[in-house]
Amino acid sequence: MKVYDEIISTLKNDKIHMTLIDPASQDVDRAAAIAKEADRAGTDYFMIGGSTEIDSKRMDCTIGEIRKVTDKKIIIFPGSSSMLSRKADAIYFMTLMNSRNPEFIVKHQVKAAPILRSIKMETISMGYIIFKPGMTVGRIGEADLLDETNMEEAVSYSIAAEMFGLKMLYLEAGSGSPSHIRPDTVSGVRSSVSIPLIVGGGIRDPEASRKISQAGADIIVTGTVAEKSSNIEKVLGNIIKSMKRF
Ligand code: 1GP
Repeated sequence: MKVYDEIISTLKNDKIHMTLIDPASQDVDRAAAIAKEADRAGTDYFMIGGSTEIDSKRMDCTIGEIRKVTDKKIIIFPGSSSMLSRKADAIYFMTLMNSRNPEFIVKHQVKAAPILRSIKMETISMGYIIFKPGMTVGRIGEADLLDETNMEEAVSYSIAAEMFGLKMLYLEAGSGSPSHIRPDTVSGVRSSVSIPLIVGGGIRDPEASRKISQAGADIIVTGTVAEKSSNIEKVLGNIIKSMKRF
């Protein structure tokens, strides 16, 4: 079964948690150790990637080690066209919709497309929208950061993503953000589009994950909380439990 079909089928009954592991943030052994505990905590998928460019060798190596500790599916979350690996199950074929730089909107994707076709990688198209504060990805991606108080703008971008035929929409506050996307922004977007909604950035505790899930996020992504925790299984386990169907 394709990863996207599996996600859609799971979403009929439950919310999904994804753990982001950025190969640029730690060595391969630590990445695998995080994955092992996140798997035990009940995460549903792994996203491998980030905004700091790394080569396909490092991607291969990280994904290879993570495969040894989990059977969960692995999706590439690319920061550029060089972050490809045939070892993954799928890749987000994403466009940073509010970037000022066409490289992040379409040019990296044009470079990667024939390679992905030749290795028969499943691509999941996704509209990626970055809100303030945006953190590293907002800076590197040259984003015109969206202001959450401007609901009309957030909704317009989201409707545009759906009209483009993109299969998913990701509302991003930036990895390590001190604040997550506001629940009322999530619910405003949720009521405007029907494609699966991913929310991430700054989600560090069960209360935040519950509120964002209740507001209408289908998929919640966390990264930093696992990287920084000394008891990943417990801390992440509580975040995951509180966002699942209530
Ligand atoms: C980044 O949304 C993800 O793309 C995860 O953010 O590291 O803040 O959990 P955190």
